[in-house]
Amino acid sequence: MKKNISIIGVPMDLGQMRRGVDMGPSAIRYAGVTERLEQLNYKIDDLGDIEIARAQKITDNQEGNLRNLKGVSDASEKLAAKVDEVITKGEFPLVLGGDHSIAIGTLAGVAKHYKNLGVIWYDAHGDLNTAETSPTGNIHGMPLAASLGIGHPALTNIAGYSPKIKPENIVIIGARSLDEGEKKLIKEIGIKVYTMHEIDQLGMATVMAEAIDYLKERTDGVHLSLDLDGLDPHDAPGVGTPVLGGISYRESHLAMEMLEDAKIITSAEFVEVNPILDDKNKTATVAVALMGSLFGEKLL
Ligand code: B3U
Ligand code: MN
Ligand code: MN
Repeated sequence: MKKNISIIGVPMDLGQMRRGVDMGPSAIRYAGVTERLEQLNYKIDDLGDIEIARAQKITDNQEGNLRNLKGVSDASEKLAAKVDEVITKGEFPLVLGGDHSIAIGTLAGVAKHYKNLGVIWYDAHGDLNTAETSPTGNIHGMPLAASLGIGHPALTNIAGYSPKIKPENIVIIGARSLDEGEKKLIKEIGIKVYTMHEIDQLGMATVMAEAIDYLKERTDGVHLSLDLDGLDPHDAPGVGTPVLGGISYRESHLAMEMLEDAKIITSAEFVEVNPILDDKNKTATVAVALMGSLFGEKLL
Protein backbone atom coordinates (compact mmCIF):
# COMPACT_ATOMS: atom_id res chain seq x y z
CA MET A 1 0.00 0.00 0.00
CA LYS A 2 1.31 3.42 -0.97
CA LYS A 3 1.51 6.06 1.73
CA ASN A 4 -0.38 9.30 1.32
CA ILE A 5 1.86 12.28 0.63
CA SER A 6 1.37 15.54 2.52
CA ILE A 7 2.82 18.60 0.81
CA ILE A 8 4.02 21.46 3.02
CA GLY A 9 5.08 24.74 1.38
CA VAL A 10 7.66 26.89 3.16
CA PRO A 11 7.98 30.32 1.48
CA MET A 12 11.18 31.08 3.38
CA ASP A 13 13.68 33.67 2.14
CA LEU A 14 15.17 34.80 5.47
CA GLY A 15 18.11 32.39 5.30
CA GLN A 16 19.82 34.27 2.48
CA MET A 17 19.81 37.61 0.69
CA ARG A 18 18.25 37.15 -2.73
CA ARG A 19 14.59 37.95 -3.22
CA GLY A 20 12.28 35.47 -4.89
CA VAL A 21 13.06 32.11 -3.26
CA ASP A 22 9.92 32.61 -1.13
CA MET A 23 8.01 31.97 -4.38
CA GLY A 24 9.58 28.50 -4.70
CA PRO A 25 6.53 26.60 -3.37
CA SER A 26 4.23 28.45 -5.81
CA ALA A 27 6.57 27.72 -8.71
CA ILE A 28 6.70 24.01 -7.85
CA ARG A 29 2.91 23.83 -7.51
CA TYR A 30 2.56 25.67 -10.84
CA ALA A 31 4.89 23.07 -12.39
CA GLY A 32 2.30 20.45 -11.47
CA VAL A 33 3.59 18.58 -8.44
CA THR A 34 0.16 17.37 -7.27
CA GLU A 35 -0.96 16.13 -10.70
CA ARG A 36 2.41 14.43 -11.31
CA LEU A 37 2.25 12.43 -8.09
CA GLU A 38 -1.48 11.67 -8.41
CA GLN A 39 -0.68 9.95 -11.71
CA LEU A 40 1.49 7.58 -9.69
CA ASN A 41 -1.59 6.68 -7.62
CA TYR A 42 -0.65 8.59 -4.51
CA LYS A 43 -3.25 10.49 -2.58
CA ILE A 44 -1.93 14.03 -2.21
CA ASP A 45 -2.85 16.28 0.66
CA ASP A 46 -1.56 19.81 0.01
CA LEU A 47 -1.48 21.44 3.44
CA GLY A 48 -0.65 24.91 2.06
CA ASP A 49 2.16 27.12 3.31
CA ILE A 50 3.79 27.71 6.69
CA GLU A 51 3.57 31.39 7.62
CA ILE A 52 6.91 33.21 7.42
CA ALA A 53 7.55 36.63 8.98
CA ARG A 54 8.69 39.34 6.63
CA ALA A 55 12.19 40.63 7.26
CA GLN A 56 12.19 44.31 8.21
CA LYS A 57 15.14 44.67 5.93
CA ILE A 58 16.39 41.50 4.38
CA THR A 59 19.96 42.45 5.27
CA ASP A 60 19.20 42.92 8.99
CA ASN A 61 21.82 41.25 11.13
CA GLN A 62 19.89 40.52 14.28
CA GLU A 63 22.48 38.61 16.21
CA GLY A 64 26.17 38.61 15.40
CA ASN A 65 26.77 36.83 12.13
CA LEU A 66 23.28 35.27 11.97
CA ARG A 67 20.98 37.13 9.58
CA ASN A 68 17.27 37.05 10.50
CA LEU A 69 17.89 34.58 13.34
CA LYS A 70 14.53 35.03 15.05
CA GLY A 71 12.52 34.79 11.85
CA VAL A 72 14.27 31.56 10.85
CA SER A 73 14.00 30.09 14.34
CA ASP A 74 10.25 30.89 14.68
CA ALA A 75 9.46 29.43 11.25
CA SER A 76 11.51 26.31 12.06
CA GLU A 77 9.37 25.66 15.15
CA LYS A 78 6.17 25.92 13.10
CA LEU A 79 7.50 23.68 10.35
CA ALA A 80 8.79 21.09 12.84
CA ALA A 81 5.35 20.86 14.45
CA LYS A 82 3.63 20.44 11.07
CA VAL A 83 6.07 17.75 9.86
CA ASP A 84 5.72 15.91 13.18
CA GLU A 85 1.92 15.94 12.78
CA VAL A 86 2.13 14.55 9.22
CA ILE A 87 4.39 11.65 10.24
CA THR A 88 2.23 10.91 13.29
CA LYS A 89 -0.74 10.58 10.90
CA GLY A 90 1.26 7.98 8.95
CA GLU A 91 1.78 10.19 5.87
CA PHE A 92 4.92 11.01 3.90
CA PRO A 93 6.05 14.65 4.35
CA LEU A 94 7.13 16.36 1.12
CA VAL A 95 8.41 19.84 1.99
CA LEU A 96 8.80 22.56 -0.66
CA GLY A 97 11.23 25.46 -0.11
CA GLY A 98 12.10 28.14 0.30
CA ASP A 99 15.78 28.50 1.09
CA HIS A 100 17.69 25.60 2.67
CA SER A 101 17.42 26.99 6.22
CA ILE A 102 14.03 25.21 6.26
CA ALA A 103 15.85 21.89 6.70
CA ILE A 104 16.40 22.86 10.35
CA GLY A 105 12.64 22.70 10.94
CA THR A 106 12.00 19.72 8.68
CA LEU A 107 14.65 17.61 10.41
CA ALA A 108 13.44 18.70 13.85
CA GLY A 109 10.00 17.32 12.95
CA VAL A 110 11.29 14.14 11.30
CA ALA A 111 14.15 13.00 13.53
CA LYS A 112 12.10 12.44 16.70
CA HIS A 113 10.38 9.56 14.88
CA TYR A 114 13.62 7.62 14.29
CA LYS A 115 16.44 6.23 16.43
CA ASN A 116 18.98 6.61 13.65
CA LEU A 117 17.73 8.94 10.96
CA GLY A 118 19.85 8.95 7.81
CA VAL A 119 20.18 12.02 5.63
CA ILE A 120 21.10 12.43 1.99
CA TRP A 121 22.25 16.03 1.49
CA TYR A 122 22.18 16.61 -2.28
CA ASP A 123 23.89 20.00 -2.64
CA ALA A 124 26.77 21.97 -4.16
CA HIS A 125 27.47 23.19 -0.62
CA GLY A 126 28.05 21.55 2.76
CA ASP A 127 25.67 23.79 4.73
CA LEU A 128 27.91 23.05 7.72
CA ASN A 129 28.71 26.61 8.74
CA THR A 130 28.15 28.32 12.07
CA ALA A 131 28.18 32.05 12.91
CA GLU A 132 31.92 31.64 13.51
CA THR A 133 32.81 30.02 10.19
CA SER A 134 30.20 31.52 7.83
CA PRO A 135 31.55 33.96 5.23
CA THR A 136 28.05 35.41 4.70
CA GLY A 137 25.96 35.17 7.89
CA ASN A 138 23.31 33.41 5.79
CA ILE A 139 21.55 30.68 7.76
CA HIS A 140 20.85 28.63 4.60
CA GLY A 141 24.57 27.77 4.78
CA MET A 142 24.12 26.31 8.30
CA PRO A 143 21.21 23.81 8.50
CA LEU A 144 23.27 20.61 8.45
CA ALA A 145 25.51 21.92 11.26
CA ALA A 146 22.48 23.04 13.28
CA SER A 147 20.87 19.60 12.90
CA LEU A 148 24.10 18.03 14.22
CA GLY A 149 23.76 20.25 17.30
CA ILE A 150 26.50 22.63 16.19
CA GLY A 151 25.76 26.36 16.29
CA HIS A 152 23.47 28.86 18.00
CA PRO A 153 20.92 27.33 20.43
CA ALA A 154 18.07 29.16 18.64
CA LEU A 155 18.87 26.91 15.66
CA THR A 156 20.05 23.70 17.34
CA ASN A 157 17.23 23.39 19.90
CA ILE A 158 14.17 23.56 17.62
CA ALA A 159 11.39 21.29 19.00
CA GLY A 160 13.27 21.13 22.30
CA TYR A 161 15.93 18.53 21.56
CA SER A 162 19.42 18.30 20.07
CA PRO A 163 21.13 16.86 18.09
CA LYS A 164 18.70 15.62 15.45
CA ILE A 165 21.17 13.52 13.50
CA LYS A 166 24.56 11.82 13.86
CA PRO A 167 27.52 12.58 11.58
CA GLU A 168 27.94 8.93 10.57
CA ASN A 169 24.34 8.81 9.27
CA ILE A 170 24.85 11.60 6.72
CA VAL A 171 25.88 11.36 3.07
CA ILE A 172 26.58 14.58 1.16
CA ILE A 173 26.34 14.25 -2.63
CA GLY A 174 27.44 16.85 -5.20
CA ALA A 175 29.68 19.07 -3.05
CA ARG A 176 31.92 21.48 -4.95
CA SER A 177 31.92 24.65 -2.83
CA LEU A 178 33.04 24.08 0.76
CA ASP A 179 34.29 26.77 3.14
CA GLU A 180 37.45 26.18 5.20
CA GLY A 181 35.54 25.69 8.46
CA GLU A 182 33.25 23.18 6.76
CA LYS A 183 36.17 21.12 5.42
CA LYS A 184 37.67 21.03 8.89
CA LEU A 185 34.39 19.91 10.45
CA ILE A 186 33.83 17.17 7.84
CA LYS A 187 37.23 15.69 8.71
CA GLU A 188 36.83 16.13 12.46
CA ILE A 189 33.44 14.45 12.84
CA GLY A 190 33.62 12.06 9.87
CA ILE A 191 30.84 12.82 7.40
CA LYS A 192 30.71 10.76 4.20
CA VAL A 193 31.01 13.12 1.22
CA TYR A 194 30.81 12.37 -2.50
CA THR A 195 32.17 15.50 -4.14
CA MET A 196 31.94 16.08 -7.90
CA HIS A 197 35.36 14.42 -8.07
CA GLU A 198 33.97 11.08 -6.87
CA ILE A 199 30.86 11.44 -9.04
CA ASP A 200 33.08 11.97 -12.11
CA GLN A 201 35.48 9.21 -11.19
CA LEU A 202 33.04 6.50 -10.03
CA GLY A 203 29.90 7.50 -11.91
CA MET A 204 26.55 8.30 -10.32
CA ALA A 205 25.36 4.67 -10.37
CA THR A 206 28.25 3.55 -8.13
CA VAL A 207 28.00 6.60 -5.88
CA MET A 208 24.30 5.99 -5.25
CA ALA A 209 24.74 2.23 -4.80
CA GLU A 210 27.44 2.90 -2.18
CA ALA A 211 25.41 5.62 -0.46
CA ILE A 212 22.32 3.39 -0.31
CA ASP A 213 24.28 0.41 1.10
CA TYR A 214 25.97 2.67 3.65
CA LEU A 215 22.69 4.16 4.89
CA LYS A 216 20.72 0.91 4.75
CA GLU A 217 22.94 -0.83 7.24
CA ARG A 218 22.96 1.90 9.87
CA THR A 219 19.67 3.86 9.70
CA ASP A 220 15.95 3.24 10.26
CA GLY A 221 14.71 5.98 7.92
CA VAL A 222 16.31 8.36 5.42
CA HIS A 223 15.47 12.00 4.75
CA LEU A 224 16.34 13.39 1.31
CA SER A 225 17.26 17.08 1.43
CA LEU A 226 17.66 18.11 -2.20
CA ASP A 227 19.05 21.57 -2.90
CA LEU A 228 18.46 22.36 -6.59
CA ASP A 229 21.91 24.00 -6.70
CA GLY A 230 23.34 20.48 -6.42
CA LEU A 231 22.45 20.24 -10.09
CA ASP A 232 24.49 22.02 -12.74
CA PRO A 233 23.25 25.59 -13.36
CA HIS A 234 22.61 24.68 -17.01
CA ASP A 235 19.93 22.27 -15.83
CA ALA A 236 18.75 24.24 -12.78
CA PRO A 237 19.43 27.97 -13.33
CA GLY A 238 16.83 29.29 -10.89
CA VAL A 239 18.88 29.15 -7.68
CA GLY A 240 20.46 31.87 -5.54
CA THR A 241 24.02 30.53 -5.47
CA PRO A 242 24.73 28.56 -8.66
CA VAL A 243 28.07 26.71 -8.85
CA LEU A 244 29.42 25.45 -12.17
CA GLY A 245 30.36 21.82 -12.71
CA GLY A 246 27.37 20.22 -11.01
CA ILE A 247 25.31 17.05 -11.22
CA SER A 248 23.39 16.69 -14.48
CA TYR A 249 19.66 16.33 -14.90
CA ARG A 250 20.16 12.78 -16.14
CA GLU A 251 22.43 11.77 -13.25
CA SER A 252 19.87 13.26 -10.86
CA HIS A 253 17.07 11.20 -12.38
CA LEU A 254 19.18 8.07 -12.00
CA ALA A 255 19.85 8.98 -8.36
CA MET A 256 16.11 9.41 -7.67
CA GLU A 257 15.26 6.15 -9.47
CA MET A 258 17.82 4.26 -7.43
CA LEU A 259 16.40 5.71 -4.21
CA GLU A 260 12.91 4.62 -5.30
CA ASP A 261 14.14 1.10 -6.10
CA ALA A 262 15.90 0.86 -2.73
CA LYS A 263 12.74 2.05 -0.88
CA ILE A 264 14.75 3.86 1.77
CA ILE A 265 13.40 7.42 1.63
CA THR A 266 10.91 8.26 4.38
CA SER A 267 10.69 12.07 3.99
CA ALA A 268 11.94 14.62 1.48
CA GLU A 269 12.39 18.31 0.78
CA PHE A 270 13.23 20.21 -2.41
CA VAL A 271 14.73 23.63 -1.76
CA GLU A 272 16.24 26.82 -3.21
CA VAL A 273 13.96 27.09 -6.26
CA ASN A 274 13.92 30.81 -7.12
CA PRO A 275 11.52 31.54 -10.01
CA ILE A 276 12.74 35.16 -10.31
CA LEU A 277 16.20 33.93 -11.29
CA ASP A 278 14.85 31.09 -13.42
CA ASP A 279 14.36 30.51 -17.11
CA LYS A 280 10.59 29.96 -17.70
CA ASN A 281 10.10 27.94 -14.51
CA LYS A 282 12.70 25.40 -15.66
CA THR A 283 14.09 24.72 -12.18
CA ALA A 284 10.69 24.05 -10.61
CA THR A 285 9.88 21.82 -13.59
CA VAL A 286 13.12 19.90 -13.00
CA ALA A 287 12.25 19.58 -9.30
CA VAL A 288 8.84 18.10 -10.15
CA ALA A 289 10.37 15.71 -12.70
CA LEU A 290 12.83 14.49 -10.05
CA MET A 291 9.96 14.01 -7.60
CA GLY A 292 8.29 11.89 -10.29
CA SER A 293 11.29 9.55 -10.36
CA LEU A 294 11.65 9.56 -6.58
CA PHE A 295 8.05 8.37 -6.25
CA GLY A 296 8.19 5.68 -8.90
CA GLU A 297 7.68 7.12 -12.37
CA LYS A 298 9.17 4.73 -14.94
CA LEU A 299 10.13 5.37 -18.57
CA LEU A 300 8.66 2.10 -19.75
N1 B3U B 1 28.94 28.32 2.00
C1 B3U B 1 28.43 29.65 1.73
C2 B3U B 1 27.58 29.67 0.46
C3 B3U B 1 26.30 28.92 0.46
C4 B3U B 1 25.88 27.93 1.30
N2 B3U B 1 24.67 27.54 0.85
C5 B3U B 1 24.37 28.22 -0.19
N3 B3U B 1 25.35 29.07 -0.44
N4 B3U B 1 23.27 28.06 -0.96
C6 B3U B 1 27.67 30.19 2.94
O1 B3U B 1 27.13 31.30 2.83
O2 B3U B 1 27.62 29.55 3.98
MN1 MN C 1 21.93 23.91 0.58
MN1 MN D 1 23.51 24.75 -2.03
